[in-house]
Amino acid sequence: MSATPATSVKIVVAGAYAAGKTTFIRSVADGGVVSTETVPSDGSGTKATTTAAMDFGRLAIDEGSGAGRTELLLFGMPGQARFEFMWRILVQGALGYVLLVDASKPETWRETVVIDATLAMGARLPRVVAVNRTGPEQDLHQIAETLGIEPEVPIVVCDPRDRSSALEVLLTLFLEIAGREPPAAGDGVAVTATGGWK
Ligand SMILES: Nc1nc2c(ncn2[C@@H]2O[C@H](COP(=O)(O)OP(=O)(O)OP(=O)(O)O)[C@@H](O)[C@H]2O)c(=O)[nH]1
Ligand SMILES: [Mg+2]
Repeated sequence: MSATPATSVKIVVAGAYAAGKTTFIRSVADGGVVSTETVPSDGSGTKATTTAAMDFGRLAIDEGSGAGRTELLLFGMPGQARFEFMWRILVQGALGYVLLVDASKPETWRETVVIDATLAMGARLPRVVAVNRTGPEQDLHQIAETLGIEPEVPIVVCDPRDRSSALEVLLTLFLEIAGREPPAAGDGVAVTATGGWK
């Protein structure tokens, strides 16, 4: 048993229907992921299952010798609008979020903007925009502009099926969180990004 207690950091993985949220969490989490998959109601047949309530997985970060252990608690949102009530619940206590954007489906971007606005809740939470299914000509900054994402928000290419790609996204988000003012006492945890990834 470790002498130093783990610090927990809650992170939400957000995005429109079928953006790859569940895939992302399954790629990066240590061990089993709790999922709540059910049959999609849209009848489009694009996917066999959709997330009904949330995904949950953990990822331990090795902060180096002597430093405490940090554990990322990863919560994946449901994408279908009928489960929209879960978005506000899941973001409570989160220190940041990943906004997954499917570059090949601009028709999902309007929904993506709604999700982003819902999660931001006035005071902007640290976030990273992770774009998947990009084409050779795709301009990330153009996508950010279309979505109304501020230029200072990191935007990166990601393949949620690929663990190292998903880890890169989380590292970027972790650095964003660490760069902010520490939250007030009792309002979460302060994190440092000095260690390596397990
Ligand atoms: N080719 C390709 N497939 C991807 C990529 N990202 C995700 N996928 C696939 O797209 C599907 C996405 O499914 P999910 O991970 O269930 O998506 P989700 O965002 O959790 O969906 P909901 O919970 O229903 O909103 C999976 O079959 C992934 O393997 C990508 O970058 N490229
Ligand atoms: Mg899902």
